[in-house]
Amino acid sequence: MDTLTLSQSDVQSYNENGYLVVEGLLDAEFVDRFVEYEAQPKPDGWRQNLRNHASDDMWRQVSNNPQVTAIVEQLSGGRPHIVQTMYMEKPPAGNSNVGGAGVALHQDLHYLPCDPPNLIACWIALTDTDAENGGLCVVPGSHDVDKLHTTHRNRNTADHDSWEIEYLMRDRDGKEWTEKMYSFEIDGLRKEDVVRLTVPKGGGVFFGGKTIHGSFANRSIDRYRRAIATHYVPEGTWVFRDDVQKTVPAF
Ligand SMILES: O=C(O)CCC(=O)C(=O)O
Repeated sequence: MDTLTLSQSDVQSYNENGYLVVEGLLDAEFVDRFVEYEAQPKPDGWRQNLRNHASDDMWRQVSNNPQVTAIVEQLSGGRPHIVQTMYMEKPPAGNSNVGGAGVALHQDLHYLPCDPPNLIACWIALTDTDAENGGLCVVPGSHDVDKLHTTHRNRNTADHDSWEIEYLMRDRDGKEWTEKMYSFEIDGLRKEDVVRLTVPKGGGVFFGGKTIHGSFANRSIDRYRRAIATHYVPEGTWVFRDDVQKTVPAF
């Protein structure tokens, strides 16, 4: 497969909307192998570990995928370094109303502060994803702000996971402190501004650290929603959170 580069109108669309959907990033055969691999028994804490890309070849094949990293470089303007990787699986609802919960709508820079704040994510669908099975949602244009939005703890607990973690932080001078993070939800978010994307298996969404995004619960009867997300910063960026401070060059 030739490496994709984005057209000028794709880049313009990303700059205007804060996100871009690109189909065909991973081929179906690899996606099936990855999902099978993840279904095999794994060490404790595997899904909570945000640095599987640093030690595991299957995860590395996603985070360092040349199609993905070429686009990340094109959109962020620097050699991509990997900050974290996350596999997110939401079981279907079956006969109950609600299946696997989603992630409250947020801006990634709330969770991953960095300097300069040029975090970028590539979220890849590992099943067909849409509004019904808890696909990714975005708020177009929400990235066009100087400061991050204010937040509250998520309230819609049927749709969104609730959690709280205290992280060790460190600045460039070695000064350390702790910061409590929880399932942030944006203050004053209007339901009508949220776009529920349809992204086919193997397709992805690129979005910046200020773009409001998240997902709702899987309400389909029998369709899993699986996705893997990698967060990148351009080389030279400082990531404040200790647990993901050691970034890995993507190439
Ligand atoms: O896939 C989801 O449910 C949310 C993903 C997300 O918040 C992220 O990739 O930063």
